[in-house]
Amino acid sequence: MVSSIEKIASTLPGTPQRRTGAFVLIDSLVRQGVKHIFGYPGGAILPIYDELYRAESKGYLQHFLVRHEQAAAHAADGYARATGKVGICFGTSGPGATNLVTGIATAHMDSIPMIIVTGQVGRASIGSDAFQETDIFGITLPLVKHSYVVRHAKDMARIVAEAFHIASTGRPGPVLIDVPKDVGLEECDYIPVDLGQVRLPGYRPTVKGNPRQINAALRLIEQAQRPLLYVGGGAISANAHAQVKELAERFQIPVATTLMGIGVFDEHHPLSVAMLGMHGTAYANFAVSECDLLVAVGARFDDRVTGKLEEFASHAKVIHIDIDPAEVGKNRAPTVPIVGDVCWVLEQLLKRAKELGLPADVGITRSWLARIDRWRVEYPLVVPHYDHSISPQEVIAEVASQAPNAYYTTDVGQHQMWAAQFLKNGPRRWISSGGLGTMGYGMPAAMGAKVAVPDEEVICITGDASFQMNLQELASLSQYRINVKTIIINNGWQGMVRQWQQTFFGERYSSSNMQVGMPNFELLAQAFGVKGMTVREHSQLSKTIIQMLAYDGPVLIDVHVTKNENCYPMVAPGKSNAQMLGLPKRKAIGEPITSICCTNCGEKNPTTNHFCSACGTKL
Ligand SMILES: Cc1ncc(C[n+]2csc(CCOP(=O)(O)OP(=O)(O)O)c2C)c(N)n1
Ligand SMILES: [Mg+2]
Repeated sequence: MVSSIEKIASTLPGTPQRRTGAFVLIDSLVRQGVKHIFGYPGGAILPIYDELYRAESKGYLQHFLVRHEQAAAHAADGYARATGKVGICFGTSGPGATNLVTGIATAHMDSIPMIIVTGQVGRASIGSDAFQETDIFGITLPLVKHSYVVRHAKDMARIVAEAFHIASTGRPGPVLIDVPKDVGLEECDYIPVDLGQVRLPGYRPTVKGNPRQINAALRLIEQAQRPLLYVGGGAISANAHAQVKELAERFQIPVATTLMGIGVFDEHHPLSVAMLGMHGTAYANFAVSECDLLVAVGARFDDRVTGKLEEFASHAKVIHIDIDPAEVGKNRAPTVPIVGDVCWVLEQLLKRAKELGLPADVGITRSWLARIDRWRVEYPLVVPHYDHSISPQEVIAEVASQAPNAYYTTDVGQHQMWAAQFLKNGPRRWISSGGLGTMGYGMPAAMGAKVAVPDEEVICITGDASFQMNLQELASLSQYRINVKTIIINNGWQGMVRQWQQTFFGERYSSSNMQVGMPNFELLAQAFGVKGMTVREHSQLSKTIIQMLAYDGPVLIDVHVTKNENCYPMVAPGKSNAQMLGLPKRKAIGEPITSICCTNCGEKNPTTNHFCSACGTKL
């Protein structure tokens, strides 16, 4: 692919050229470094697709035709999550635009940088109920970070530059650009606009946190006896994983992440307590219930994390670090609020600790870590093994062991939560719809991620119900030979709905069984030209995953699993995080524990402990 921007506009050395709005749009995207667009054409966006055709045929960028606009938005979103770059999707007016809405809302809830370009009816027809007219600007107002209707072609270059700036700075988010058909065709004097020229006096995200607040935060960390880091997706957007690690290690603070924060901190690290919240680990939820200092980093105290808000970290002072002032104090009033870029603030915090020359053991609380270690041993996450059926957790544990460094996307339901519990991957390698919980997200997001990081393994963990919401994208995978591996955890149910109906609705399984009408997924894949495989027995699981990973092309595996497995632990809605359902006891799973003697006091500790549970000495 031609990467040079000059070629597309070699005739533009500072003097305006007469160009159409559509040309300006495509040229501006190329100038911003866009290489890939996901979309679907239609009448109102045809002028733009015509320019796209030219740009594509010159090799400046590549367009991926999806089979449903929702998938274009999810693919752009997966592209953005995998890389941090702005994802781009296109759709036409009317139904094309409304089909994008779920994808826009998904990106908005998870703060994903994205630009959505929609065609619109001609300016003279706007407001007349013209064919395929919808007010997509109005429809998406609560779902975007910002939006534009381009009134004149001469505004296009400025708007595109602004859209990139807004989507990718501060708290990232989706930006909509609605382009009336005749604006695409209208000529204007075009001079390219780059990011440095963007002037938005009303939009200046605070990057640098207040130094006094940073000092105050440091004092709280020094004094805390039971500190806990609570890290969310904001730390991923800010690429702050190195800073999170340094802070955790410097003060020996255990780290819990939200669903969106998965990957920011290595879950194999002794300080990791993994995910907290509704289906988080018991040790993360106990830790948050007992901590005396909660350091919230790029997290928003979402209800799926807090459970009963009044009882969430109720003994704790709170330091809340976030780029978005609207999040600070929204659900929980912090003791020390710090508005700023998470990466910048954590760096300053560490720098300040060095400047103050704090002794190395300041803030290190061994008995707290030992206590967490005990919870870790007593209440582990469990992978069940049954003689006659494969458990869903086994599938995820198996693929995680075979492809530990892959980029994983998920759909929504039990499989998503098990994937969150058992995959332990790195930053940006966990791609899942957190805030909106959008079924149908997984495969198109994987498609976008694979286009973004073609040399990496990209695996979608989906459910039998979720997969059926966007299965048409098998055609896009097939057309472009996008090497995505999809694993259906097939329990024949909308498993998460079944679990709630069993637990909270008297086992009345209203419309949640998927068995009747279930397609043969292997044949379905083959019908699209995608390799399909089915697994029904333990003996086939490992080797089928080996085959899948070895195959050079898209693959779909349908794994039939235990039908009635429930996802635990579970914090029931409205309950405190310390009250979890389905807590496994170590004895129940018969895990053998070999012990290690403390050199200081002789106490016998489980080998999984990092500190002595009696005296806190490092083991
Ligand atoms: C678009 C959409 N519709 C409905 C829901 C509500 N919902 C959440 S999980 C779920 C069931 C998912 O079933 P499946 O994909 O098979 O996953 P499982 O829970 O069985 O692992 C449903 C219906 C949703 N999250 N998204
Ligand atoms: Mg299911």
